Amino acid sequence: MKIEAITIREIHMPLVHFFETSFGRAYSRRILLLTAHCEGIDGWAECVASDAPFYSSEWAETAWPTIQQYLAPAVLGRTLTTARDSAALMSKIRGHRMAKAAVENALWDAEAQAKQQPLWKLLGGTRREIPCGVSIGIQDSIEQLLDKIETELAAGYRRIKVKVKPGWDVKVLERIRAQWPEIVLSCDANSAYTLDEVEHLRKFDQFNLLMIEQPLWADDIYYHARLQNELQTPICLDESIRQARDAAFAVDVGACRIVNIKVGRVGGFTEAKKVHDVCQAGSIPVWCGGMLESGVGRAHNIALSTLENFRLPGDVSASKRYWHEDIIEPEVEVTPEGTIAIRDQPGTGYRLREDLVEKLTLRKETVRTGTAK
Ligand code: OSB
Ligand code: MG
Repeated sequence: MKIEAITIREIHMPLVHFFETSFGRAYSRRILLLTAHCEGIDGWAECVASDAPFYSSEWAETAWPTIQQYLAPAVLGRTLTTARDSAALMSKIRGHRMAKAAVENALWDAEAQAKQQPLWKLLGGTRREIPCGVSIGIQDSIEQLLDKIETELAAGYRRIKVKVKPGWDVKVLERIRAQWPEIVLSCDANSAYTLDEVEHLRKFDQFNLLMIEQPLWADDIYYHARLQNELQTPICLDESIRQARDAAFAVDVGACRIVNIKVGRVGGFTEAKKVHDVCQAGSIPVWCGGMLESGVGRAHNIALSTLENFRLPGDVSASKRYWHEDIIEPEVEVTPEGTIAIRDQPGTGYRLREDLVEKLTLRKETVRTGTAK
């Protein structure tokens, strides 16, 4: 598989409903898409870096030049037997995992197409359907949140996750539990608390939550272990797990009982598989996180979720929850039982709507061998 050129493009898509976390509210997404042109085959991937450097230091404006000036030139002109080999070619570039993941994952897509195999099989997956949950942002009122939860439960979703922060937590969880004592419920703090708030966080134990996601600092593992000792509720790490070594550390010190895997956050499918394996060996179940992806990233999340240790419902849900019109065909749909059926066509099993992508494109650039430093 010879990598002849790489196209980076930016598209803009308005969200059906705003999404608010402990670091702010988003009404739309700037999304970078990447195409790896390999001997007549185009592999596609999404760079999940956000519009702003809040979830992580990477964002759309850092990913673009990093791919254009360093990551694309590192792989361009090379002939690879497997997409997996691309990770080593990019390893001298420090950090920028979401940018790296976009390059690597586009090559996995190209490899799957070249081998006429479904991507999920190439990744080593086994599941034929995956269980789905939803992540619901902070709303203008608790009533609005309860309405949203009702809609998602009626649609069949198997786990409700709500975003929390100081001032939008215990009261909110109380109201949810009063209305639905039995549903599978979790919360995500996106690092909104500190270890001084242990007494407050202990109040979460009364709600029988499946987990509390990333309560403390985005770069911390050790203090999460201290906190996990004080809580009954399982901690799930998201931001803190950037590579398999972090997962091994977290398992060793007991910093969490569950791990959220985002393929962009860990730098690509190769590292995501390693995180999966480390967690499996440590008897820690994982689930697939989301970054408000378009259909391209969503299809990759679905493929990854077929691996065996993805034992809990992920934040992988239907296209229509995010977009008026998704850029893939068919759109991702969820069954009334709250699952996504795995497709068997080569590649992701979803067709890219290239005409729509062109229409949404704000800028694009193709990098070829010898055109960049
Ligand atoms: O922490 O999981 C998170 C979205 C953007 C950034 C971080 C997170 C999220 C979500 C949304 O929770 C998951 C999704 O529905 O894609
Ligand atoms: Mg999270």
